[in-house]
Amino acid sequence: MTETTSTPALSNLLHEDRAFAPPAGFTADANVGAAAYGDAALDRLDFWARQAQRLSWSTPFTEVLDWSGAPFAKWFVGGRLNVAYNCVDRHVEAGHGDQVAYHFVGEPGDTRDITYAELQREVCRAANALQELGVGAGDRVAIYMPMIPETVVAMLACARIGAPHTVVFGGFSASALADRITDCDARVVITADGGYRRGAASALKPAVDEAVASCPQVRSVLVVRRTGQQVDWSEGRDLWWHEVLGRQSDEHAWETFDAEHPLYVMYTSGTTGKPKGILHTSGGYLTQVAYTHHAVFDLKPDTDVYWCAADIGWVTGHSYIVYGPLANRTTSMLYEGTPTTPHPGRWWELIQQYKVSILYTAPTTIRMFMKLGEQVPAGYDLTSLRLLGSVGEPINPEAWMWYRRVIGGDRCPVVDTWWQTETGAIMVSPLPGVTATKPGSAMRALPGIGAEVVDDDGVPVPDGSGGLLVLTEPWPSMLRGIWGDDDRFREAYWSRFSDQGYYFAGDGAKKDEDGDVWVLGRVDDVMNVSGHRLSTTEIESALVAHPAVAEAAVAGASDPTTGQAIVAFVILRDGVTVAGEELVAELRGHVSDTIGPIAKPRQVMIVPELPKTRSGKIMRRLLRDIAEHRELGDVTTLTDSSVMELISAKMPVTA
Ligand code: 6R9
Repeated sequence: MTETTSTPALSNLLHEDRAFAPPAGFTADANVGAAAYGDAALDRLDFWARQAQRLSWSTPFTEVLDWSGAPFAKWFVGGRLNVAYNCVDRHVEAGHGDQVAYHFVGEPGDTRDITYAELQREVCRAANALQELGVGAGDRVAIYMPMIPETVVAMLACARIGAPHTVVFGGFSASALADRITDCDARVVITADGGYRRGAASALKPAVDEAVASCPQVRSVLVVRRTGQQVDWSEGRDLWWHEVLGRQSDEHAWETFDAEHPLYVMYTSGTTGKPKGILHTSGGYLTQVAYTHHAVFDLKPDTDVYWCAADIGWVTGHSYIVYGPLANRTTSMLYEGTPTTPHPGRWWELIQQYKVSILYTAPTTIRMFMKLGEQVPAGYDLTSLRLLGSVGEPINPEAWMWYRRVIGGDRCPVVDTWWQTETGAIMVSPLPGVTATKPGSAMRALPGIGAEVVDDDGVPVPDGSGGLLVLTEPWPSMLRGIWGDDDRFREAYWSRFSDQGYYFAGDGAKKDEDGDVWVLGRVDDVMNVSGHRLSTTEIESALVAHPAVAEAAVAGASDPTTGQAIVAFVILRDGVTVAGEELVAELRGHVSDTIGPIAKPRQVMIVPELPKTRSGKIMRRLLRDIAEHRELGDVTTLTDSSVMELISAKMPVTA
């Protein structure tokens, strides 16, 4: 395969000049119009006070924001509410008890529709069960579960009784689980015997047994029966979920909690060092996830079928499978398994069957589907879709275009949403009825949000240049701290631009000539080659634009002459038969042609897989270790740690 791509070489995001205005009909019916920007700019705090009216407060707040203890914020001071009531009960009270909250589909094909009324009963039972186990307001509960409805029920039951939850990915190891249980001192763990992944039952309970062995403070382990796998049982400590819930009343009187009552602790996927327990609280968090879900996804509760295809075990699942959608009375999909099990068209089949109208996923998944080929989605009717979203990492223009054309039929706005575990909710994103979107750009700060790209001194860069992404104003769903480590909170996020009082997001970004934001990825993913600042994303985008390449990851390896040199790891598309040497030369030339000779990779490694976290982020740190022939760092957050052996085996000993 030697022909170059037939579309003009626009894949390099620095030269991207395509823009797609929203379809006229979409704009006419959009939840949020262009006026929102001006409205919020006029009085930011009043704007958020009005957004807080999306919720039901049992005691109204008296002050919107208390920033006197910065960087520790208090939003909606004096207000009291119950998060679970807001997500479930009030919709039932308003006559929507029969509306489906989740269409659950298990990987083996079992299905279950859960209405808001059913969800209410289940949450009440679970809340009663937790109270029977002695869990009270403020006590932490760890949740280590597959993607099943009980996970949502467990989270809401915690919220209902004011017990902050910490959900740990089902894919994490026993030691990662133990670290998190210990760090937040959880006394109760909710888990399952196992879940289904890649066509087989995958056990969870053994990892809990192993973790809890080193966490003597854990007194109860509540176990959902999902797969029916054999489990070891510790009498007195282990309890079956169905037995304990089975004896509970399906009514539960909810209490109200302060707006700043802790809702959950989410450990960040962690690139280096000990994971950070990011703390989120109640009123501000729920306000902003509800508002952004309404504004960015244009959610229409009576007609949309919404699918955020993330894992509940990372922040996207918390904000956009559970809290935001439920606060907005959404009908959502909840799918247990891997996207291509039992067949490559599984997702598209579900979209066709359930008439899904909004899909929210990650660039890595989109690229995986690109690799499988467009004939797979072409076999299904995807015309129910009206909006597509992306999150998790910069989306390559090539993947964005594929998503828009092949999945969205060229008719659906694509919203690239930038945010973090720490921000709690979407911060920089197009508004689908307003923004003329550019492939690969998250565009602008949402109404009510202050974002800037600044230089090392904290001065905003002019349009057309790059710098660091900062948030200039506090926002309702901002993290309230790092669990048990106030110093680290100040140091990690607020010390870099302490003079200006800006939050430092840790991402590099560029503002294009129109002032629109292009997030380039973590600053530790920015390379310096012969004094030139190059983003891994730019080079990856160039590689992915080549017809032979399905997916690419780039790392900077130290180099005696150039400071850093670029090492690229690529996965080829199915059916590419060109021999290695020839293709490698072609790919190096292709990057050089697209971006410039400075960006020409020193090496291109053709590999079968890339190391990824469960949230789909490529762990470039590990690729750097390989490129520099170092012993591998911590691999516990990898989906599949055997991937590293496969890649290492491809790396020549001398560079
Ligand atoms: C929601 C989530 C946060 C980091 C963030 C950035 C990257 C997320 C992005 C994006 C470019 C986007 N990121 N969305 N980069 N464009 N639309 O992913 O949270 O797991 O905490 O990761 O992910 O680097 O700083 P989290």
